[in-house]
Amino acid sequence: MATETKESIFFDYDRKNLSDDVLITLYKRMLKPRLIEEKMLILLRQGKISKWFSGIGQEAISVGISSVLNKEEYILPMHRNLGVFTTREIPLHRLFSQWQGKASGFTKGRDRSFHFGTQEYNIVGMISHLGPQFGVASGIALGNLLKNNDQVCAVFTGEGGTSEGDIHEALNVASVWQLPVLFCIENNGYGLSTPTEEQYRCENLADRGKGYGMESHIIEGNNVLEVFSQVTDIVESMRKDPRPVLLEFKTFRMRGHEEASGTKYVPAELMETWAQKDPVLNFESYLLSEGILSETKIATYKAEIKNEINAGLDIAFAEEVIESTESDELNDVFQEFIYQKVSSKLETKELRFVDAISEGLKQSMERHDNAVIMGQDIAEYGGVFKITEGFVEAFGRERVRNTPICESAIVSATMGLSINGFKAIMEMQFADFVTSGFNPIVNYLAKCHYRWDQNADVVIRMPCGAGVGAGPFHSQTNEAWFTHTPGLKVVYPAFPYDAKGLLATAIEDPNPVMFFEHKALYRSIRQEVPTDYYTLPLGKAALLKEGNDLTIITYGAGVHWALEVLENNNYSVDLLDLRTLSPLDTEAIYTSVKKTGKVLILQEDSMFGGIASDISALITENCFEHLDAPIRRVASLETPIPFAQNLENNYLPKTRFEETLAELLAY
Ligand SMILES: Cc1ncc(C[n+]2csc(CCOP(=O)(O)OP(=O)(O)O)c2C)c(N)n1
Repeated sequence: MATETKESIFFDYDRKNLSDDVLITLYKRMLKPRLIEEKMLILLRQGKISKWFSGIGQEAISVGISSVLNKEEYILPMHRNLGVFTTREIPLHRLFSQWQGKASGFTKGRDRSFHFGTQEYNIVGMISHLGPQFGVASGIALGNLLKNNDQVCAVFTGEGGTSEGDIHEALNVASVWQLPVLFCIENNGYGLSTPTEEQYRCENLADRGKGYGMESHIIEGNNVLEVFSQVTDIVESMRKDPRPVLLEFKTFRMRGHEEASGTKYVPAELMETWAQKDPVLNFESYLLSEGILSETKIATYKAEIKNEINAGLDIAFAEEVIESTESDELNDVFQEFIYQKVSSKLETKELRFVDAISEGLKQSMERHDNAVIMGQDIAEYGGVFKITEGFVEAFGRERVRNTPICESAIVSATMGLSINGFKAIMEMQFADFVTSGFNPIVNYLAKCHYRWDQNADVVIRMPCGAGVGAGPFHSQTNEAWFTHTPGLKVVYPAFPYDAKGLLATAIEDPNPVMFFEHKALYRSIRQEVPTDYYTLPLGKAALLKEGNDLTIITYGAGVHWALEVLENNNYSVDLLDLRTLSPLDTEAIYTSVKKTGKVLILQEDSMFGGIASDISALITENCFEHLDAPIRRVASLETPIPFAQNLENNYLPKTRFEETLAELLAY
């Protein structure tokens, strides 16, 4: 770890035609993260910082790659890539404040260590789950390709992370779409305590490139000149001929996974061997031996950097502990969006639910030329529900993209597109399959604005719901998974008019929106719908029927079940169609409940943990004095969704709804 000069030089450095200036710059750029780390280890021992993930011994990779990329080209680093942040010249006091959870950092104290991004420096930091970074990089690269800007983006992972499905999916997508991403694997021997032989079975991870149909290279990661020269050639070629390239950098993790976890499980000989290959000391010795560097200069550079570190630390330590208010915290979950009402002319035509969605989507694509739709079989085939039929002819294959069966990587790619200035719409073939893309939705899209002010301008369309005899894996209505997650908006229309207008707003809205479309309504529900583009506000329920004796609160298919029952009975009830579940129109709910004094909440999903329970709790907390009867919830059975029609009918709450309604009215 020490930075004293060593005698022997392990690497055969080949400077090619690089100037002395470039060599000195590379040296100083490696020295800076090394000296910062050494200081951090001291502060850690003094209890002045809480956790440290060390990249000591891996500096040549971060510095080499960041030195090749232009400033406007995005880099997506991981937890051992301090050299990326310092090479991009982020002021040190801001980095230190970030690590101390202070206001001058990048996350207002909301996330730790390297878990942040900054558009100012074109850096997109990791989330703890590691794997999604590759998909986000693919989305950014897709944006670059669509902008035709000849830019490359680079993304990092450790060899442990390469075992994650996200990584495989992203490599596959990038290869199929020929996206200009430099996928960098830092193979440092261990993933936490797991050695490479327990992580994968191929000899080199670069060999996997062949399987993805992707060019790949193995690079000596501790030799900064090899990293810099090879990456320079590769990146220059990628800018001219956009394509993904997989790089495996051989290196070693010289310290514990994080400082507290130690390195007991690493054989001493391995440590010794790799200590011989220290990227900073070797390069220093080489520069000394070539007369490019002198001991005096080394001392000067170190003093300069140490002064910079100490000055940065003084600022960061002097900064007050961060304060916030409840409203500041809540206000940052979403990017501000001021709803613009767009009214349509009077002309209407009768449309099925499915056609209204298709028309709304098409008009949004016309309106936003930065909008891209992605999904399985959505291009020429038009999607399994034919919603995007004819879209390729209208907008081209660049903007209407068939995807491989890679839900996770595509969700991550929507995030990358958004970072790069696009609007991304994804069609989940069936809402059930969202499980395969769950992680980036709830961890990346939902948390990004709160964490570092980066919005996810994404709409995920979710064809959902039962009643179509499709069994346990093509019938779920899983909105509760998302209403539970702060940072997501959840829309769930029941009529063609609402579906078209709400979809337009969801696409206008710069925040992530889960847009539920009930499959059983697609071809059964028709309505007169304005032919032009129009918007409807999110978070506003619709009062479909007015009465005095009871309030029915529901959404989606439930609205139609309720309407059918009310058609056959002469009840005086309010029927509230929520239309949006997050944000929830609590005002409309409370107003109605206060008038009628009785409430039945109907949801298609099974009961426990569903939104009906939360609405019930809210009503109890806010309208208790107005209630004349216990709140009733009606929902599907606590079973998976059965296939056979009579079983499915029994599973769904339609009959139980009718009975409960009669009971509650009679209470
Ligand atoms: C999905 C997920 N599983 C497990 C972890 C815990 N974890 C964090 S880093 C890490 C090891 C990563 O190893 P590698 O990718 O080789 O990177 P290195 O730390 O060696 O640089 C593990 C297991 C995690 N953060 N996310």
